[in-house]
Amino acid sequence: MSNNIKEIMKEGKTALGCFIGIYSPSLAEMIGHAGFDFAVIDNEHGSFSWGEVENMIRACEVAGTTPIVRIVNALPSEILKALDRGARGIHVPQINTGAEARAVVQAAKFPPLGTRGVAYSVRAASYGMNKGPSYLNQSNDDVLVCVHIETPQAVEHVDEIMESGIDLAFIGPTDLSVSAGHADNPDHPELEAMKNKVLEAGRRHGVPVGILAADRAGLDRYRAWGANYIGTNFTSLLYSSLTSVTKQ
Ligand code: 3PY
Repeated sequence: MSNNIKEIMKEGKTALGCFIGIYSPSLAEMIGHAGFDFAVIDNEHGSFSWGEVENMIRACEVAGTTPIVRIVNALPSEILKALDRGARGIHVPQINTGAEARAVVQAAKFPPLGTRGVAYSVRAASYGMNKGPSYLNQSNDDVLVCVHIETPQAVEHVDEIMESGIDLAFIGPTDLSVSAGHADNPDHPELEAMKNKVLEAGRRHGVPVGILAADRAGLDRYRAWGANYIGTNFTSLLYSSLTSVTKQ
């Protein structure tokens, strides 16, 4: 089983997904049935126990959307918990240097590529039905390692981050606008220049670049811009749908 998100990006297409921070396996299934390639179970800003993350992953699988988990920070223990539950990829927020990105890659890979601890009894290893080199190699190939670039410091170090072994660099436009001092103008030219710098670095190093799009217009804009992976947000999509009825 290979990671279809990696395949989509390799083919030069744009993978489309949806962040969800509300615990509901039914909503996760809806994301799949609606046709999203992936769902990001957002445990940075959402509030899930690890058991709930596991149920969200199950629901994504039932509905045919690839389950990715955003963890709260770059701790190896967070990465391990997400991957052992069966996440097919991780989003790691607030990565600012090449060294930080390399540490993420190390924590996500089994030896000899990294330092991820092994237990065959976990869900990711089919509770022991998939063990040994087949599981270890498959997981090392399969897992999508994504780091967020969302500060001016990260943009400054973007080349070393791209060289770290990551599979995807994801621009967090909200954090970037706030950390760069442009909370009042998310389209400020300085922010556009930073996003372009990240995209260009991705192209130079052969690393796909993703970004968050709040709505349909943002999605179209970033697809045309050349994003390889676009995450929308369940809450904003739901509100735009609800208010299209109430605010006539
Ligand atoms: C941001 O926009 O800052 C993100 O982290 C994406 O959710």
